[in-house]
This record gives sequence, C-alpha cells and structure tokens, in this order.
Amino acid sequence: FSQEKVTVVFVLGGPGAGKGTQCERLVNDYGFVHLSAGDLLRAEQKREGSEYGQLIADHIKEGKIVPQEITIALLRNAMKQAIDAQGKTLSGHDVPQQHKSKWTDGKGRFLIDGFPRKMDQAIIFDETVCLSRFVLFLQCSEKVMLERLLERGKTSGRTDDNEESIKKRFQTFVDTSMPVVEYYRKQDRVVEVDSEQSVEQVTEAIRKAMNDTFA
Ligand code: UP5
Ligand code: MG
Repeated sequence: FSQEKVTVVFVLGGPGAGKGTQCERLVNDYGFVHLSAGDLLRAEQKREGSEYGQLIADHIKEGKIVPQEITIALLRNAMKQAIDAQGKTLSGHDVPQQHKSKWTDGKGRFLIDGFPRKMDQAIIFDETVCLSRFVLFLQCSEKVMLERLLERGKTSGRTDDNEESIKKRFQTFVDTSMPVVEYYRKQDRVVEVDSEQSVEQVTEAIRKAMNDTFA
C-alpha cells in the first residue's frame, strides 16, 4: 500500500491493557477502520475450511505468536477490503457499516491493534505493507491487566482468559513484544499513554496525541 493512500497507527500494549476498548472509541472521531490482529485470527480460526484453524487455536491458548505470514496476510486482506469498500461507497454501492469510515482526506486510516508483537512481523510489515505513522503504546501493570482479564473471562468465552493462559501471554509480551516497542522507541515513533486510568481518561490522553497528527 502506498504511503499516499493509507495511514496506519499501531496500537500496542500488554494483554488487557485496553487496546480494543480504546480503538473502538477512536473509530468515529478520526474515521479510522479498526483492525484487531487477534480478532482477525479468531475469525480465521472459526472460518469453515481454514487450514490454520487448529494452529491458531493452539497458539492463542498458549499465548504464543502465530507465524507472521498468516497474520500479515489477514491484515493485508482486511485493509484491501476496506479500501475497496470505500471505492464502492463513492460509487454508491452498499458496503458493510464497519467499513463506512470518514476518510475525508482520501486516505484509508487504519488503527491496527495488537500488532506487530514480534520483531519479524514488524520488519516484514514495514517493508512489504507500509510504515506506520506512529505507535500508540498503552502502558499498564500486570496486576491491573490480570484483574481486568479475569473479570472479562467470566463472560468473554475467550480460551485465553484464564489464569494459566494469561501468565503465558504476559511472558510472551515481555520477552517477544516489548522488544518491538523498544525498536520503535529508538526510531522515535512511540507515543506512550498511561492506561491504568479510567476508560474516559485514557481516551482523553490518546486524543491529545492524535490531535497533534490528525487535527
Ligand atoms: N478495560 C479496558 N480498559 C479499561 C480501563 N481503562 N479501566 C477499566 N477496565 C478497562 O480490555 C480488556 C478488559 O479490560 C475489558 O473487559 C475492558 O472492558 C476492560 P480490552 O480493550 O479488551 O484490552 P486489550 O488490550 O484489547 O486486551 P486483549 O485481551 O485483546 O489483548 P491481547 O493482546 O492479549 O489479545 P489479542 O486479541 O490482541 O491477541 C490474542 C492472541 O492472538 C495472542 O496472545 C496471540 O496468541 C495471538 N496473536 C498473534 O499470534 N499475532 C498477532 O499479531 C496478534 C495476536
Ligand atoms: Mg483486544
């Protein structure tokens, strides 16, 4: 995707930091299409005829990172679909509600949540899909994330919202995903927000960062 046609913001943070919650709140204000790598993987896992169903299920339960080519292909497809849908909007066709974004500057704006979380993903996406505009990093302690995930686990139905899987997700985050954040920090691309505050306060802090870039 050419840098003139799409703008990507990566939203990173530990398991339960609030990536999904915050992305949903930003979609309308800034005309983003929100793509959660985890949600795309869970959808692919359930898709009838998917050859990766079992592999994805096993990786998610163990808190391991699914091989990058699977996730990047899913993201690339979802981006392409949203861009095509936008073209159809302009020519008056009906498109799914979630793809009706307000891409006022003629660019596709994407919030990509929970990706990249391993160095190979970061480098390959940057080189073969596009460079992100910046990286929003939601900082949150494990104690708070654990409380949130256990609470959510009572109703979420997610196979990884149990204490055992959560511990593995935390370990993967520290060992594998934090190096990605550090990599972007060295490039001066990271905007960090404290996500232990209330949902509203976190959104407000993110808005401040967004407004500098997307007035
Ligand atoms: N909540 C949120 N914000 C709150 C706040 N400020 N105050 C109080 N409560 C707050 O939030 C989690 C819970 O906390 C919710 O109940 C919410 O109401 C509450 P949420 O917004 O869902 O947090 P999020 O950061 O999105 O947490 P999530 O569990 O989705 O994070 P993960 O990063 O663990 O999950 P993801 O879906 O991204 O990935 C799952 C798995 O997929 C990975 O472990 C991995 O196995 C696989 N994966 C890959 O292999 N490759 C990828 O590239 C991506 C994923
Ligand atoms: Mg999420």
